[in-house]
Amino acid sequence: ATFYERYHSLEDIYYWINRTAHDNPSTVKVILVGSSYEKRPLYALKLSFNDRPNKKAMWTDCGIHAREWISPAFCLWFVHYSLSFYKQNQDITDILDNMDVYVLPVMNPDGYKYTWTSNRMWRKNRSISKTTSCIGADLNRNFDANWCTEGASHNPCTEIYCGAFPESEPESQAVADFLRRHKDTVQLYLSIHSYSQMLLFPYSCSLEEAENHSDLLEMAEEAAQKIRRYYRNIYRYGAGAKTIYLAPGGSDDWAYNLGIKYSFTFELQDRGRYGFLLPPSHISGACNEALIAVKTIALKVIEKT
Ligand code: 0X9
Ligand code: ZN
Repeated sequence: ATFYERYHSLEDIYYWINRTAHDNPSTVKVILVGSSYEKRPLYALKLSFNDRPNKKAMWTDCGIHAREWISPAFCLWFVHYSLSFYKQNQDITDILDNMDVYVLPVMNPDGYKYTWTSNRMWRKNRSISKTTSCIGADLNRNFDANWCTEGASHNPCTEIYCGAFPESEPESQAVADFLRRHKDTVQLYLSIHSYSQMLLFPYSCSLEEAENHSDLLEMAEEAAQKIRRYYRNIYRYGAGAKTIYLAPGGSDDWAYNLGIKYSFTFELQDRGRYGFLLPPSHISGACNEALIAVKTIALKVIEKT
């Protein structure tokens, strides 16, 4: 198996980020987006193949939830594919010619590290509060989108603890700050999770339909269709609240309300056989099918804007 067909420790991923930027000095830059509760850096890569005026951008984050190991693996896969197939594959070339691509491979480094050392099934970050011995907030309940209403919990001992207040966690605040600063260029927001094979879009924090619901539905449908055709795998798709469950405080809904009108959460393989413990032999399949969905959606965004 190649490097990209294995799971990697946090240290390996930091090393990879550095080396990827070093080896591609004209196209890749490392951006320090912020730091985690335990003071680990949140590094994003910026892929930029030209300097067009008014160039737009897309953002992808991976590893909001610590145990979803296929998610950081996808971010690495996506960067590697982009660097390897620019000028080889038409779709990725069109995307990179028209958009800068920001990729944050591990948004929750403290939690990710913890899944490698202590508890493989950890989900939240690792923040500590004086009022409880329970550790961590769910970063995907910590954004300011109907924060801590039905589908999240004020109880720090639950898996869906929303945190003390919106953006109380340094990891969510760092990403929110970055997107606020770049909202005029970022047109597409993507957050990668697992598992259950779904392509979700706003809203998850309410049962309301997004203003461009039919656009989002059409894009998700086309992406799911491609996965079915090319890889014979089934992805469900739809607005989060109606497709999976009501879950407020998510990054996708928050980014959407900020004005990033193409906002998606992908739930990668599988549908429950291995769940979060997806074997390494499944990484290439899971990433290739997610990649075709990313390409389909990014090309549609370029076409529409
Ligand atoms: O519940 C979540 O945060 C996501 N599912 S997961 O199993 N990976 O935890 C779904 C997120 C959908 N979007 C929002 N709830 N905003
Ligand atoms: Zn998740």
